[in-house]
Amino acid sequence: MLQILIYLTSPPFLKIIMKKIILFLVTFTLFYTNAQIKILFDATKDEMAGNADWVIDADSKSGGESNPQRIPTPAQSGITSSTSETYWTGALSAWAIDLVKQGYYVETLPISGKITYGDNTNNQDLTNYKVFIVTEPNNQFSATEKTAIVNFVKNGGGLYIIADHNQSDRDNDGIDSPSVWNDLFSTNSVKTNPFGIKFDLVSVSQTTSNFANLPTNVILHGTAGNPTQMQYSAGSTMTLDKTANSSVQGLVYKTGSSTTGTTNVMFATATYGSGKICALGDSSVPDDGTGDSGDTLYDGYFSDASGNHQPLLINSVIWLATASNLSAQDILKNQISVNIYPNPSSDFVYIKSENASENYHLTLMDSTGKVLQSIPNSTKISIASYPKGIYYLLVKNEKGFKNFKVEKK
Ligand SMILES: [Ca+2]
Ligand SMILES: [Ca+2]
Ligand SMILES: [Ca+2]
Ligand SMILES: [Ca+2]
Repeated sequence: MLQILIYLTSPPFLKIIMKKIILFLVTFTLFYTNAQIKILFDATKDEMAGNADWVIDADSKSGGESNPQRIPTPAQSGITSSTSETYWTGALSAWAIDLVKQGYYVETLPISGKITYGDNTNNQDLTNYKVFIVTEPNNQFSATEKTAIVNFVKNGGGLYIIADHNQSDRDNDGIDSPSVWNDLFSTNSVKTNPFGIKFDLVSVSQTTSNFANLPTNVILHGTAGNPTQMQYSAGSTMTLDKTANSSVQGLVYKTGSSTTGTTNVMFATATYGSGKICALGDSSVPDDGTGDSGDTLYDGYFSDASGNHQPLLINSVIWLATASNLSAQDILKNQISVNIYPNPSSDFVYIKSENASENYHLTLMDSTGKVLQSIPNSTKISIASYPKGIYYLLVKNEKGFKNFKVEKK
């Protein structure tokens, strides 16, 4: 008995207890930082008008159009790798279900919802979400909404900007989606032309394989694959303004245009503040062909461009959802069991895994998400040449991936 008492108060035993407490705290912290990343799909701007049905799930109709509710049904917790896009009812259901399969949590901002940023009386305030997807808004954003959206990006949010062709005013209120977006870009209280993008008022139909040569770009070479084709079925191209935003970049261009130029852009990205945007000018790209039975829909998601839209759309949301100043540590659901050390570090960061023989594809990004290094088959990366500060490291292999915040000291 005395021996037990001596043991319980001995340094080795206390060390074990301390280890257990630390392990508990680490597990506890991981549990909280591992909260799912939320993605919000807008439905407040008549995205269901006419033959549009840009919703992830609608259980009811209103005025002959889909009336999507906040939470899609059946529950997303029931989605497995084999769940079909018809699990939900909307022409964006395929995209949303694929995002759930990637570990994200998706919601709709319903018709009655409010676009706000920093309004704690709104339980769907944009501060609750990492990515905001707005597919062909058919009504102008109010001044307050424009301020909210630009501030959301500035403070670390990811905005998906999708328009349609010129003269696509499906609800006949006098404005179509290219002009709705151009109005937000040119007239908002935060910054004029914050993303360096303007939609051309045109209607372009073509399949292009004129992609920018960016071997380390995680949208063109990402988790969901390497898209090489894109199809516009009556869409608006974009013109970029690198003076307004030096980070703006074309990834996909019209056939025959320079892939380093600023005109005839079909897919663009930019960073602004600590957030990011993706922009494309055709709502046919994410259309999965099934939704409101009263609409004529086409399968652009799986079928057009030889199936290349699916990886393009998934990779781009993953890019929007990762590596920004907003989240302390972006860890996705299908994470692999790896860790990094030392952190902070002044030179090398090493990958530690249970399986010592495994190698990883390592992508180092700065705090704006700009890729600094992309190294295949490695278990270490040097950060020696970069200034002090916060960086993001994406560690991935065929089993999944994990994101880390790395501090250079
Ligand atoms: Ca409709
Ligand atoms: Ca449903
Ligand atoms: Ca309209
Ligand atoms: Ca569908």
